[in-house]
Amino acid sequence: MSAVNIGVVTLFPEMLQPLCLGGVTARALEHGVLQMTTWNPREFATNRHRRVDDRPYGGGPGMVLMAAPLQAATRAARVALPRAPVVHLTPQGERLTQRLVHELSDNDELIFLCGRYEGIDERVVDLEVDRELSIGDYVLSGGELAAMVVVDAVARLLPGTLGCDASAGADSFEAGLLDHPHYTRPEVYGEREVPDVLLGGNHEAIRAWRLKEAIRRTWKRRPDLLEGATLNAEQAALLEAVRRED
Ligand code: 21W
Repeated sequence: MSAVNIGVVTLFPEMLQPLCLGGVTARALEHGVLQMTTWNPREFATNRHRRVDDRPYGGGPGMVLMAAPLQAATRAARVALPRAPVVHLTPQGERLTQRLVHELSDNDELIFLCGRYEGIDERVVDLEVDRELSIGDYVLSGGELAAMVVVDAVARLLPGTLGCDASAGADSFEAGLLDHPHYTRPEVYGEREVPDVLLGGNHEAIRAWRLKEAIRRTWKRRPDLLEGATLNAEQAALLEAVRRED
């Protein structure tokens, strides 16, 4: 993928501004490989008080985003971005993974729909939404931060950004493993030394050490990642060694 045009349907477009202010997303926006437009359902509300929320049928706490202004904003976004899948950010969605980020980055257009309050009227999901995504099992107050997470993860895969270059293949999660530890100057810091192997210049020994430490961390901290991984002979041997050393 060479460039991506993203539309975000949100009641709080100002929440997305940090993406323009710095980091990978700001650089991608400046270089034109990323474009972003927001669509505010409030501006599509036709009732006298521009209301966008109402009480849930069946009762209960909180409010629900009304179908009409949300659908109108979404349809306006779809006119501008006709090839975009519409992605609803919701705690009920499929959990975001790096595999999913790559899948999303295959699109040159994307529309993110951010919920607020208790949620959105389900009929908008039926009529306009192609897929539902969650960024993890914790409770946010709306979909905006989740949309920003996805935009950041997609943007760093674009050409000319950090993630797309040298580090892309070596990335944690791309390889199915956590990353190894990192060190930079000075060689001794608060009596703690950089591991000898990293100072020796033996690139094969360094590669093997890093792989072993990545496997050690993954085994200790995220054994679930190893369940799903298919290890080659070297990796399997290093996992055995790490187990014995524990
Ligand atoms: C949070 C809306 C909770 C509704 C169970 C039954 C988008 C999000 C969001 C939000 C509720 C994402 C309840 C991870 C997130 C988001 C706002 C429902 C009552 N719970 N990924 N009834 N976490 N969150 N609360 O919160 O819009 S993606």
